[in-house]
Amino acid sequence: MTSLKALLAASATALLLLTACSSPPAPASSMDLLADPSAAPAATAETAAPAARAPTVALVMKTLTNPFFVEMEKGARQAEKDLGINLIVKTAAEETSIEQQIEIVGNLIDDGVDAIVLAPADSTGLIPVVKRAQDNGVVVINIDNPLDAKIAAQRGLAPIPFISVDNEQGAYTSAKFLSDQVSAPVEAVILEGIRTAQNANDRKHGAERAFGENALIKIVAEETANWKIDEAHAVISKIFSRHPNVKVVFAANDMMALGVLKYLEETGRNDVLVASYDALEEAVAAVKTGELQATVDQQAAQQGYMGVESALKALHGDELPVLTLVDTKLITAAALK
Ligand code: ALL
Repeated sequence: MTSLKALLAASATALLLLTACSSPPAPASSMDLLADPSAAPAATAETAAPAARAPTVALVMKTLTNPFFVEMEKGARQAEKDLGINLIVKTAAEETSIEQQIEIVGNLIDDGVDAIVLAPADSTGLIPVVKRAQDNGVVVINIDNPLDAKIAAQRGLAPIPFISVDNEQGAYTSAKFLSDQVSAPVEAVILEGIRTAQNANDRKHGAERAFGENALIKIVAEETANWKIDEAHAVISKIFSRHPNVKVVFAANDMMALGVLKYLEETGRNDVLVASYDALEEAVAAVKTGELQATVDQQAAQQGYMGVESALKALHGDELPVLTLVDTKLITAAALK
């Protein structure tokens, strides 16, 4: 797990570097939107009609402290190349920086972007600013974690196309891989993501369903570690001090699982089955060594690509499906052979 330690140590530096790389100044074209069209020089015979302006699409994610979003950006950048749009990528500082994410969206509306592809940190908190985006004619595409459709409708938002995976089912397959290995009574733990995020709740329910199918499994703790590696390390150490016989842990994302694996390594425990979600490089490596039993590839890059592609389609006036599901794949040692 030396690379995990390196990951923890490097996270602050990586955050700065990645944030710097990923938030280029707004391209000139987005500024064009702010210009008064009447001030544009009249076309002459020589200049004829100006070439159509490439639309500016902003991808707003949670935080680059989680490599999941680095992957998502790669897909969006590929779409930028393929489709000839201007892409702006913005992230907040931390998984829990919900206010900052709201502010980022607000600023993008004020800057006059054409479309926003949003992976919201919270399923309700972003709704008012998304309403403001729609009121200002900005196309919004929701990826990854859904905005609460009921509350959005109550607040008068137009339906927002959503692209993601079936989180309940994905988490079920991951936790099921653990529960299928249990043949004697055991205690189990579920580490949850941010509780105001719908995908976190869906994964929790999927894991509960899988554990519930094996009568030998008793869930002794379900706690949030807010998707974070350090918080998961702290939370699991407290849980193990209360329940030293825990033998099964499902973490709703890989970052939290990596925090759990670090704790297990430090305490010399090699009798605990752990599974999680995201298929980060570090997690896949841990699946290969057997430290992690399973993770779920939810195609972050594909979600990023499709988000940008859908934004462009919507700008062209195409009607989009309200829900597009991307496939998930269970990653186990056997699947990696
Ligand atoms: C979710 C994603 C990932 C990720 C988490 C952390 O929305 O689907 O599983 O690890 O956000 O922000």
